[in-house]
Amino acid sequence: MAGITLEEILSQPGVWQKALATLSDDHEVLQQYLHQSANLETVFIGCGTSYYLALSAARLYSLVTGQRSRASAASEVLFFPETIMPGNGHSCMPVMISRSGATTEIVRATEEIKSRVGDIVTGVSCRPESEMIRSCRFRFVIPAADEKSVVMTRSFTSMLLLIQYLAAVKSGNKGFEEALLRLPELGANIIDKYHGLIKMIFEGRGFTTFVYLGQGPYYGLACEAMLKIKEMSLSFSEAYHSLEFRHGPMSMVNENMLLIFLISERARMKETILLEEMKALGAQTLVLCETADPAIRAASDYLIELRSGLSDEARMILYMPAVQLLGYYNSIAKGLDPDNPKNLTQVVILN
Ligand code: F1P
Repeated sequence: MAGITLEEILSQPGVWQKALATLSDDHEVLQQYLHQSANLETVFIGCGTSYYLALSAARLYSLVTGQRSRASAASEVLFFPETIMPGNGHSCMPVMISRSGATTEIVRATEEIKSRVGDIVTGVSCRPESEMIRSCRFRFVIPAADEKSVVMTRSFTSMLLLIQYLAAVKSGNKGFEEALLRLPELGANIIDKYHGLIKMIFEGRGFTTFVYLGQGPYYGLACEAMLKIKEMSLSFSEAYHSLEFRHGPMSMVNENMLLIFLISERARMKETILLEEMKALGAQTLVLCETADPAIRAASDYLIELRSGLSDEARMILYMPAVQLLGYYNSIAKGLDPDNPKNLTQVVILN
């Protein structure tokens, strides 16, 4: 019987479909959010997976709307609030992200921010009755994306899709909004096509280290992919802005390292050169890209082409099922149980 984590990873395209339907029903709250946030800088805030989501969301939101946005870990709001919400904080729209809406730091950060800026906080979650959501004024919730698993997979992609949708509506970019509607079908095709490849990577071999590389909004995806392999398979992993890897970390390259490239069209040329260099140094490489040219093909040990026809900003979540499956199958190959990751609980509650 398939475990719950695998089931949730594979369920993503259907859940994205439901998320898009929920969003188009949220018309009133969406209008209120747009009105309130009109000229404000958006600050996305979360913990763990939800923090990495915030990193990607902030870059994506700036690219699509042309407005300033940033990301912060919720704990930073608790210890250094004036650096996250400078001045009286009234120039910012805080967007709190949490699957559970119950993580201690995010609940406390929401209260801290409200005490500074008043009742204008936005919440993104999977649980409508959670403490965080109940204390937010603008609430965007996708119950269908909630999970039984400790490890966040479909909640990450669905909440990112929700933020992509907010950016689409805020910018009035109809083409971008229409592109998002294609993601469920594209995602299902990619999972069908590449599930076997990911499983096969660990047949007969293992890796000691996994390093994930991406630029711009793809850096947050790289961080989240890094967390998946850690949580599910207790493997050493790192994430970098792609070109940062040359600045020291590449000294660690060897044949037991799997380097995973999340290639964007914008950074593609330079990322391809890096890929070729790292292959020459002996790394094993897994490349995820829109379409591969001969140079990428020659330097990839494993290759996933998304062939979505969508922009860097629209197709982001299509990269995630494969890297989540990578964590899952590495865990299985190591004889671990990805449904019960060591030392972890679904929600981190602090005293
Ligand atoms: C955040 C989080 C998860 C992590 C772990 C504990 O949860 O840090 O990313 O996998 O299970 O919680 P949330 O605030 O999004 O509910």
